[in-house]
Amino acid sequence: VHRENAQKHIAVFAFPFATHAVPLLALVQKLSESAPDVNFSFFNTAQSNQSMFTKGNGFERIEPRSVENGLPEGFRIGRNPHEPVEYFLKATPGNYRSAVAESGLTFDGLITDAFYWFAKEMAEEMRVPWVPYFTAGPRALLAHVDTDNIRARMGINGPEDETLEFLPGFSAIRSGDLPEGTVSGVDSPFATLLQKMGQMLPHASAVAMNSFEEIDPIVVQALKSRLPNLLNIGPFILKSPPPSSSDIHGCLKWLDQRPMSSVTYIGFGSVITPPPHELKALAEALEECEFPFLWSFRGNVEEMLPEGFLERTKEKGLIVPWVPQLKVLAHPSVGVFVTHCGWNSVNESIIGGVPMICRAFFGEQKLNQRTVEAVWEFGVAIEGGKFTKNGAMEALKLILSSEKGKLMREKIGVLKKLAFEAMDTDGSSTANFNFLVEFITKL
Ligand code: U2F
Repeated sequence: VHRENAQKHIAVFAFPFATHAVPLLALVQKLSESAPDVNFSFFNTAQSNQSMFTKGNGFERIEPRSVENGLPEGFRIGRNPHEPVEYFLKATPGNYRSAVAESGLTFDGLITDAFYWFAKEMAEEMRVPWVPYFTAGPRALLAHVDTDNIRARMGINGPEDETLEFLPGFSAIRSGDLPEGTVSGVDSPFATLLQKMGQMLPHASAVAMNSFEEIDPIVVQALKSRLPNLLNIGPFILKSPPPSSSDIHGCLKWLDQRPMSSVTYIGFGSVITPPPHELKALAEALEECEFPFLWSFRGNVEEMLPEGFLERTKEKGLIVPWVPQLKVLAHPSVGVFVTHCGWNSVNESIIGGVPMICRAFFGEQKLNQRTVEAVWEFGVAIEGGKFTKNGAMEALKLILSSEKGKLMREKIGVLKKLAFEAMDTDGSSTANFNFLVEFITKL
């Protein structure tokens, strides 16, 4: 078939949990703008698609298509945020295979969340290229690609403080910092998924990721030697910022009235709520330190925070269910970010030039935390890994009112500049994005 000038069609497989599908759709939108001859089918659960395909803009050549979510009938979301993920993974890859078959379409390429190692096999059957998109950072990716190597060197469930001298750029990383499933918790379905991903990625046509080359040059170099066409195209949020209308709680105005670098911003991403005793400890620390704070809080504030806290801190603090985080972190009044170290949050903190206090929970968050603290040195892990009143107070004072804190701000400022340069018209991330556009245009 002579395909020149013909419309091409790419199938996209999104992972419908945490902050995965949003950045993938943002990438597809920008690809679609730059490659008008390409149509996209965005395969994802109906729920996740509904939350994203709300406004007509920019979706002309992107068709949302539903895959089964695998939930048993009558399933109600409980306390464990990982439960729906486990059901979903049981239904995968069958749900994607049947959705593709039901669409009756023929595709010219596959772009998928990198978690979907099975897409390599599907792409082979379809005789099309596979481009996975990894939504976290280069260190996590290297740990996944080298999982078999790391296990061969360190064994499984070994001492947590052993460092990974043998892996480029990892001498400050300890076994206990590695993503779950690398050398511990290796029997879970998710660990298997990550291990297989690491094994399959070297066979992709190109691997895109939401990061920039200059962020971690030694690690990026090691990845380039292991993966074909590694394309760091981020921080992609700079190319595709969220709509500016989203400050419904007036956070930015509130920040306008606070002194420079004085505010503690607290937010734990889209999945996690810290346990009640830790929330209380953090609240007590904020109250005692008297630094102003802005808190993106999921759940019932009155029930989960100490009695009377809201009333006592109403002059100092603003607690809301959602903030425009990118803008908040870019606001000059924000002095520190208390974070779970999700990759998007780390990126946004770098873009804002804001040092971090890290309380990692799951996945690759501990690795991000360790990198922030011991490699980039623009943040601290919370003492003992959990919030206590004293630990939180120490960390807040260190960053907001010590010379060390100032130095951290300078250090993150250096990466901030590199991030903006990478996304500039002649930057590395822009060149990588253009490569991807050309790649899909020539399919
Ligand atoms: C998973 O991370 P999360 O979704 O829990 O957290 P982030 O990667 O930090 O992304 C949260 C996003 O939600 C936005 C914020 C980030 O873009 O700006 N947000 C907001 O705008 N307003 C709010 O009040 C609160 C959040 C996973 F848990 C991590 O381990 C992975 O690194 C990550 C990426 O794969 O996905």
